[in-house]
Formats: sequence, structure tokens, C-alpha cells
Amino acid sequence: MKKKLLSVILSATMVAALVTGCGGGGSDTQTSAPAADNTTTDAPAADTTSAPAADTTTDAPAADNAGSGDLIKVGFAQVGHESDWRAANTQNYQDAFSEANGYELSFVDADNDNAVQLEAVRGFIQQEVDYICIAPIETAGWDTVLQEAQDAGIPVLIVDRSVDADASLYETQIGCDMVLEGETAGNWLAEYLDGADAKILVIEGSVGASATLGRTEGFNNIASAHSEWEILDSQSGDFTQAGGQEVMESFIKSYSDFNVVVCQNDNEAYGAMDAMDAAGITYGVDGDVIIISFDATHDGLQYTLDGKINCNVECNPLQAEFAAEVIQKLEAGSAIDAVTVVKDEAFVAPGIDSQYAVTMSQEVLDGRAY
Ligand code: GZL
Ligand code: ZN
Repeated sequence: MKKKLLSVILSATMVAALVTGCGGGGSDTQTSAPAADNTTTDAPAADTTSAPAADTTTDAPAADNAGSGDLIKVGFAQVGHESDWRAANTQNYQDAFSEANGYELSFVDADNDNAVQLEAVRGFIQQEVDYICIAPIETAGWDTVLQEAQDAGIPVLIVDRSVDADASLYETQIGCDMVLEGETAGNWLAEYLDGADAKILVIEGSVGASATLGRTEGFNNIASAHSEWEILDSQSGDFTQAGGQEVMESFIKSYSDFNVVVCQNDNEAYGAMDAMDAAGITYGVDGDVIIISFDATHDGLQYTLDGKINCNVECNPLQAEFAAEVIQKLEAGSAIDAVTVVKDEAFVAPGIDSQYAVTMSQEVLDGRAY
């Protein structure tokens, strides 16, 4: 009943939106006939700087129906369990979409397998859930199944990462700005090197993931302005520790004069450190090799505090409250933001001063929510 009612509300208001000509359909889908002054032609990225540093439970408010027994059914097709970041993100969703908060969560860990993830979404459609959240393993291949969800009247939220699909096929995209993360890493490196040469090795994330594509694009945007830098090689470590170690071992066999390793997440950095330890290569603030990492998870920031990782660019995994907020707005028939950018910051080892990053201390580490 809820879904059917919802889809009626959606289509009626979309007609209203089209009539008022406020960019109906597409990423600016209005779910209520907007008052003249609140038509969003290009929905501003929500300013989530004020987003509370959520504690590990969650700040997601309970849905209006909480306690009424009429739970909102949410299907969540998660990437997998490849990293500490993913574990924090999964926990955050499970905390936010709890029964106590008025939800019935169907969770599928797709184990980094695209076919499993697509099958999970089709399963949610068959179960006739009220909403579907997808953290897409890859950006490609989503149009067909998103059309199937839309035909079934089930709103889809794209979370954490992004998809190469027609934006009219989903309600919203929630996640960090991966290109900015890559640029922050590049800008910090330029500041730290201060004109010195760099021979750079990159351990990329999972092939085809928007996190990988964005961080690579952003870092290269900066690197291309520095002729004194050379990117020797760039291989995927699949966002895992084993992958990071494997790629670093092969890099060590092929290259002897590198002085920077960019790891596109903390787990790859741990693997790279293991490989460099085994090869007697020193790294960090007192070593021969600069390590840049992404995610700023607790262990990643411990290594940064210890000076083993020089710079760690955050990607905040605590995003479930933004998804819950969108669902509650859709339930209430009110307008939603087409994009929610979850704010990040960066951290550097003690002794490093940077305009792009916070210098680590025990106090900074103790104050982190994940
Ligand atoms: C980033 C997220 C990435 C993390 C990795 O938003 O998609 O996937 O950086 C995770 O740790 O595997
Ligand atoms: Zn330069």
C-alpha cells in the first residue's frame, strides 16, 4: 500500500512539477508541487559542514512512522566488505535503518561482484520494498535495472559512490567529492615537496569505481601542473590490504627510485607498508618514501599520528542519516536535494604544517567518530 500510494504521490507531483516547469523529472525531481521560489534548477550540494560529527550510533532521526508498526522497507545493496571504511559505512546504515527507527532493512553485501549487486536490486524490486539504496561497485551498467525499479514505482537512492546513468532514474546521489579528495592529496604533496622532484607510484582503488576514478582524476589535475613530478605507474589494489601489498610488491620489483606512494584507501596503505617493510624500504616522515592515503579511518589516522602515513585524506563513511532524511522527505512528499556532498577534511603527520590538512595529535584521533 505504502509504495503504491507513494508512487501516486510521486507521479501526481511530478506532473505538477512539470506544469510549473521547475525541471521536473531528472535529478531535480520535485515530489511536491514546489512553491514558486523553491524550484531547484540545480539543487545546491547540501552544506553538510554542519553535519554533526556523528557518533558511531547515528544521528538519523526516527521516521515519522516509527513505533506505528508500519515499517518502511528499505533494500540496501552494499559494495562489499573490502575495507575498514566499508565496515563503518555498513554499521552506520544498519544503525540508522533500524526497526526502532521505523525501518525494515534488507541488506545485501555484494562482495565487490557487479552481478551479485544487480541481482540484489532485482530481488528488492520483487520484494516490493519501499526504497532502494545502492552503493554502486562500478559506475557503469545501471540504466536497465534503475529503469526496472522506476517502472515498479520504487525510488532509488545512489549512495557513497555515483553511477553513469540518466539522473532521472534515481532520486538523489549522496557521497563525498572524490575529485576534490584527489586534488587535496595533490595540493598537499605540492606544498610538502615545495618544488622537489617526485617519482610517484599509485595504488588505485577498485576498477571502475567512482571513488577510484574521482581520486585519480583529482590527483592528476594537480600532477599535470608539476613537470617535476613523474607518475611511474598506477595499478588497482581493489581497496584491499592484500591488493595493496601485492601491487606494492610488484612495484618494488619494477621500480627502484620512487619517493611517493599514493594509496587510494587505508587498507591498501597497510598492505603497501607491509611490502616496503619486507623490502627494507623506509617510509613516512622519517623515511625515504612519502605515503599518501585516503579514508582517514581510525587505524589510518593512528599510522598518520605515528608518522608512518604522511597525509591521509578523509572520506566520511557516516552518511546514512542523509539517506534517512531523503526517505523521510519523500514519505512526506516534500522536495529533496538532488545531490548531497558529504564534507571531508585531510590530516597530516605531526610536525607537518599544511593549509590543506589538520596536523594529527592524540586529541584529534580521540575526537574521531570512526
Ligand atoms: C569511498 C568508498 C571507498 C573507500 C574504500 O566513498 O567508496 O570504497 O575509499 C571503500 O575504503 O572500499
Ligand atoms: Zn611543481
